[in-house]
Amino acid sequence: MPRKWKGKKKIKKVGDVTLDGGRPSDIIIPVMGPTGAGKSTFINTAVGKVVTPVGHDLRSCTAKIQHTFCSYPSDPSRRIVLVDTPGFDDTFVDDCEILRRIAVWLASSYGDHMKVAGILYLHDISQPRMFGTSRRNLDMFRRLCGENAEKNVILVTTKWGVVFPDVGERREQQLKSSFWKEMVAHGSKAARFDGSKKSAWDVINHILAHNTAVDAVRIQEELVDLGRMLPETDAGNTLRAALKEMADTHRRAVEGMKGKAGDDEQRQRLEETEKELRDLLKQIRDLKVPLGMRIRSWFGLG
Ligand SMILES: Nc1nc2c(ncn2[C@@H]2O[C@H](COP(=O)(O)OP(=O)(O)OP(=O)(O)O)[C@@H](O)[C@H]2O)c(=O)[nH]1
Ligand SMILES: [Mg+2]
Repeated sequence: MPRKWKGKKKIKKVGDVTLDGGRPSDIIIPVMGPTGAGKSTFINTAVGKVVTPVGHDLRSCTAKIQHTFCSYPSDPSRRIVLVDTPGFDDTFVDDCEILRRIAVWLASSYGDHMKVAGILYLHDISQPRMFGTSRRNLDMFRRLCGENAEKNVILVTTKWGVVFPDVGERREQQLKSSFWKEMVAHGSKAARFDGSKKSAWDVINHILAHNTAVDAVRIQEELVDLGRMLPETDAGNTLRAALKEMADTHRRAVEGMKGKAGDDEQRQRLEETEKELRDLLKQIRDLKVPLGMRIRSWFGLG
């Protein structure tokens, strides 16, 4: 049984979306994955109307968490809650803020005794490679979710209509044998979304058929049961390491550019990279574990 989330006030900000008025019988299904994977499209298709906006350019579209209720097909008295989440991507809202928003939603509902039934992790099959962002998203997702909850994860490939079937099948096999291998070994299932409403419900039914909800996804356990702060969680640590790596790359690029910044274009590129570096360093500072917190955990009080 989850405890009340005592750390809520320290993390939650005005304007954060949480599942107020949720019921313990609600079937909560977060939909996660990189920007542009088709999370909002999936939810709109399942519900049969536009409940969450879809993006049409390269920038990430969903910035806030947005949940939508629909009824459970075999028992209309129960509700399914599809939770649209932003992907980790540095084009619009910084990654720290995205992690915070997702963490607040998940920990609040868990603190109010609502369990996650399963998680859909979407992946765009038309992508020829696992680019940096896709890998980072998968990494963050796994840290946030935790190994124990991976049996309740459905790995959903999208955009099958824009790839040749044999190319898509080959990519799907590669995912299963490499990037998704451990998750599949831990019980995650792969499914395809072909863009139709029926297909969306076939995917959701994988979760409904599973029957046992997740006791706690890792970040819920860390924030609520263990009383950790966001920077101390597995996802927080992973994000900090990724940001440090990006900051190092930017620092090297700035140093390289400084000697050559002669014309306007070069100067502008240098300024942009310096600004990105400052943003990254700010995010790293936001994710720093305060000394008091570190001392508490050294003494086993955290
Ligand atoms: N062909 C095809 N296009 C799709 C599919 N799913 C999404 N798209 C397109 O992909 C783009 C991004 O879709 P979204 O649903 O906004 O993706 P998202 O994962 O919600 O993205 P963020 O909110 O930015 O994290 C849009 O142009 C969609 O029309 C699909 O299954 N097939
Ligand atoms: Mg979206």
